[in-house]
Amino acid sequence: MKMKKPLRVFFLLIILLCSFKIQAEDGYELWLRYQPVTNSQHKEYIQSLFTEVLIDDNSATAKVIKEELDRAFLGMLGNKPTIIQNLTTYTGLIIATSESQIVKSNSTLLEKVNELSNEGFLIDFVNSQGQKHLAVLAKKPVGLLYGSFYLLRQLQAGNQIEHAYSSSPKIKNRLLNHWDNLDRTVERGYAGFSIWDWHKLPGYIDQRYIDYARANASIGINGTVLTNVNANALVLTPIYIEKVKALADAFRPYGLKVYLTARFSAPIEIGGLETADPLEPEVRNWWKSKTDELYEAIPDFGGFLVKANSEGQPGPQNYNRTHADGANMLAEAVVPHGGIVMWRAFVYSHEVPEDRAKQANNEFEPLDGKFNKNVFIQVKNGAIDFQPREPFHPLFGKMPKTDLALELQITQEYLGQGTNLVYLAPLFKECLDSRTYLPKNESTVADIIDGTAYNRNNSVIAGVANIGNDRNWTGHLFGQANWFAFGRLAWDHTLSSGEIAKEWTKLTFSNDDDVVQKVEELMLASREACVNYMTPLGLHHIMGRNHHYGPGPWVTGGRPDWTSVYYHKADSAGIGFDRTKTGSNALSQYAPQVEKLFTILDTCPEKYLLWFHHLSWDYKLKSGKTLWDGLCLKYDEGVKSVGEMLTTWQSLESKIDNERFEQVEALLNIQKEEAVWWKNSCLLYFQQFSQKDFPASMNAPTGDLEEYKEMRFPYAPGIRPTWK
Ligand code: BDP
Repeated sequence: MKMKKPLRVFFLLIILLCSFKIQAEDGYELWLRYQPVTNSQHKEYIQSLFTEVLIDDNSATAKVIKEELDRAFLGMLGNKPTIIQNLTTYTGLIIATSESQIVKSNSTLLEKVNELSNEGFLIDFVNSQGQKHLAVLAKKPVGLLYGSFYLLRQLQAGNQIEHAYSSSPKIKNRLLNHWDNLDRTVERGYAGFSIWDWHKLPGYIDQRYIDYARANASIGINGTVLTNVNANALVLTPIYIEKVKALADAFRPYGLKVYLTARFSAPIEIGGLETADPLEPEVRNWWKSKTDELYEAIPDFGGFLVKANSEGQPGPQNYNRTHADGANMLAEAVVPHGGIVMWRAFVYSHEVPEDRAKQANNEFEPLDGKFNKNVFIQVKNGAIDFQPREPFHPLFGKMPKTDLALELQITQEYLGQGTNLVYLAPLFKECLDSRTYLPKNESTVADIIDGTAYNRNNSVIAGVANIGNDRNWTGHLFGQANWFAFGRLAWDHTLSSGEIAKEWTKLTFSNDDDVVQKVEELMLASREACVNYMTPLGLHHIMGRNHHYGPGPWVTGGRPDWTSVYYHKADSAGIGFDRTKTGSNALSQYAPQVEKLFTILDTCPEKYLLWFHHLSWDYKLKSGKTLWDGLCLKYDEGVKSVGEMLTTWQSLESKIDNERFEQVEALLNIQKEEAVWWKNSCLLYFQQFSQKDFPASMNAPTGDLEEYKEMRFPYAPGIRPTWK
């Protein structure tokens, strides 16, 4: 049947329109999208490089590189590169380790490659048979993998390689910490359930595991702790070890090592012993043989992460032993196999009548020098708990004889969880760049973590993962940027937040200048916006009880250190936690220079004001405004910034595919409402104490405080639905 002409035109138009619409994407591909290259010059450049690729290596990792190149070029150019292994005739890119004749026979190259670390890579040009070849070179196959991903990032971002470039990671162990439970719930997870499908393992290797490993390798993450710090001993039983082994085998070619959390009471729970006392020989032997069993299955098993004597977890103190006794017992078990123990410093107790911010130092500083060599003390960025803003943890610099690991949180427990767009690189950088003044005047947290400050040769950085089985991995699409930023900074903490945001945007959305500039702008504004509408001027820990979702400055009763009033101390005289000499004296735990800086009101950065000082509502801020007015205006500014983020995003509608555009838009709308909710409820609450009017220049809070207090969220992630 022939169609009538107007109808034909109509259908043609529809087809045309559809082909102009940017293809919908669901975010699964992360930053590894390999979209068709439209710029003809760039296309030609890539084509010329990849007519023929020589991979002079036979490892499993080399196979992974080949697969990635195939995938990349099929996506970018529509055809696969020709991969060859013939050393005599080659025309395009060379990928080779220092074992290759190509490198061995060239002393300058060999020298350069030898300067790299075991995971580093060099991108350089090699002359052969009168031709100049681009080459990815490394000592080991894993370096080739990192170098190839670097190159693919450049090509996707529209860059050409003009100069030689080499890079080695500044931190040796760059780990994700999954807080995944064996029942597949994820503690503080906002992206669905755990990606580890224990039931189908070891027989079924989900493609997601491979894509997870690829994604991590692409940003240099080389280890993953599979299980929650609130640990379940069952993961150490043979039926689980078999499953863990299957994951480790799948991850190995990607340079990704597997670690587990060790429940301190495991010898009792799964070992049939009567005690878990770390000084009891039978307990020590149990851990040794358990560890041997693990290494038998997984020869490159990374080691253990332990949360002990913290928030109800068992630990050595149950037997009147120290953290060092506990950590060293495990360290002894893993050391013959080259493993490490990451022992967390996140300890505090409400039974101790001491500022929670001081407790980790009180506990760990005296133990400096008492830990075995392969023990890391894993310290959160701040002394309380992953707040939107915290000053750096005072332990950094205070344990010169101990390796310290930095623990950051990628999942946004206190930063808007699954609904808020908050780009975390500025938060991570703020901590890494903080000056500790220890051991030297110019020392920073980063120098302590990467080992340079105290000349240590091993190092660890960990990020609490934000990954779940949501199709786009992280729930909020922009959560991907935080995973990406963590990896990039773990590799090189000197990168700027802006550089990382730009790179992520190009890979995730497009190289269009307008998109890149606007997305970067909104990402860079987002963390400060969040601080402003949640906890400006150094306020902290004033969110809803348990689930930590939304505002709860009124939370009181029960364990004091889990209430908000413990932290903000608002009263008719003022607000803030006095941590100077007149208060808890937590400041004395820092180097004298830091103590002085934060103690003197004139030099204390206002972003930390109420973290360290209890001040009158009339205290004059640097702007000349009173503390009350300044606080109100900060909350207001936070709300306005989210409005601007939304407008910026909306201006990009035509340049971003519908599915991702709409998801982010919907979430930004929710974020805007949540920002208003934070502002209104916090300011109405604090006004009860300040008894002052809202400044005329702001949008005054609306709503009813009692109603805000009555709001309930039985559906908040991570809690059993209750009406409490
Ligand atoms: C807090 C979380 C809690 C974790 C704890 C930890 O609220 O769920 O178990 O930290 O780090 O941030 O151990």
